[in-house]
Amino acid sequence: MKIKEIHIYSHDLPVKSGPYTMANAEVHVLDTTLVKLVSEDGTVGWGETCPVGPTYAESHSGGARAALIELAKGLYGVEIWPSMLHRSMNTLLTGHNYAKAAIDIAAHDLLGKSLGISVAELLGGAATDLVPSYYAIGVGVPDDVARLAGEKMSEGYPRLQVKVGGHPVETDIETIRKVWEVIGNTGIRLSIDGNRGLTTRDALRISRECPDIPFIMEQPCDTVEELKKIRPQVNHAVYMDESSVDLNAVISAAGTGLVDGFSMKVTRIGGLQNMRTFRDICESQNLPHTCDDSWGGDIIAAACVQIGATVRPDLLDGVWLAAPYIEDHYDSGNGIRIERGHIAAPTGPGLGVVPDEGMFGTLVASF
Ligand code: 0XW
Ligand code: MG
Repeated sequence: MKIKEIHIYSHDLPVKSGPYTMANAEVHVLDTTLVKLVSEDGTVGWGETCPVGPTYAESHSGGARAALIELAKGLYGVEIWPSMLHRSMNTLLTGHNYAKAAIDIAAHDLLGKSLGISVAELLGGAATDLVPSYYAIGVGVPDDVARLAGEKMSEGYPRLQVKVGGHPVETDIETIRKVWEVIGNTGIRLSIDGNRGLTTRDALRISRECPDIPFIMEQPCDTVEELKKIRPQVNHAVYMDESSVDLNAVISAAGTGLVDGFSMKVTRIGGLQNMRTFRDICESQNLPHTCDDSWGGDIIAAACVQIGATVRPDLLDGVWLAAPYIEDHYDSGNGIRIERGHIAAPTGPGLGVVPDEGMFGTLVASF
């Protein structure tokens, strides 16, 4: 099956009760990019990519659209099956995984719709139809963060992520202790996410001053070298997020025992085809991981849930969605929602979400 048309849209997603704060970023409105792929028989598939501002990672919304236009110019008549599609995309543009991911997601949606099966089935089959989620609490005042942690625990989330960094490490330690006073010994799991923003000195201090709190340390420092430096000195499990930029980085981190797990983003690794390989590498080494993205609406959410449903359940640390921070859904009937901390996998073919195209305004480009 071959590509006949590609259409690119942009759409604003304001942050509900924003801003959303991380060590290196504060975001109020997210600028998302949607891709509509049409095959020669008229089947339609949708993809999306939405960097969470320009400083979270080496990606930004204008970059996504420029790369997509560069790719789209050469994709007419190209085979939609994922391995072949990725080879074609790699002959047109090096890198830019987060843009390729939008086309990859649209291809999976289109193939699923054409075959009458879900993307989860296309990716090997779902292990569950109810996927656990987790809530991420932005950097904030310790008492406020602890209060929100209690609220989210009561809502039924099985896991919380607390952002740290960007202010004195003493405040981070106070935050972690206050959060643990509220949620400790309830069985809820905790990730402390530095989003690359801690020095190795401060990461070591957090670990040493909280030896009794069983959190995982998610991407505390900026570089792989810094992670290597703290790794033998901390007692807490270490997960890699932003540094796992592609499959090579994952293979090397997993193969050298640098990390105990990953926070993985579908778009960072290039889409669902690479995500499926990533899932299988992790399963072969019993490494837990999440299936997330940095932000995005119902299309990204559906992609994360579809791959998340295929992960061996004891290795799935959760699927994070931006849905709780966003007002609208692209598909009013089948939008992806979190209830009691869990997400019901969509039931329709493909991604299981059909966006209302009218929401996306004028086209950015059409090929
Ligand atoms: C919680 N997330 C998955 C969403 C944010 O945009 C970033 C992030 C992370 O874990 O870094
Ligand atoms: Mg993270």
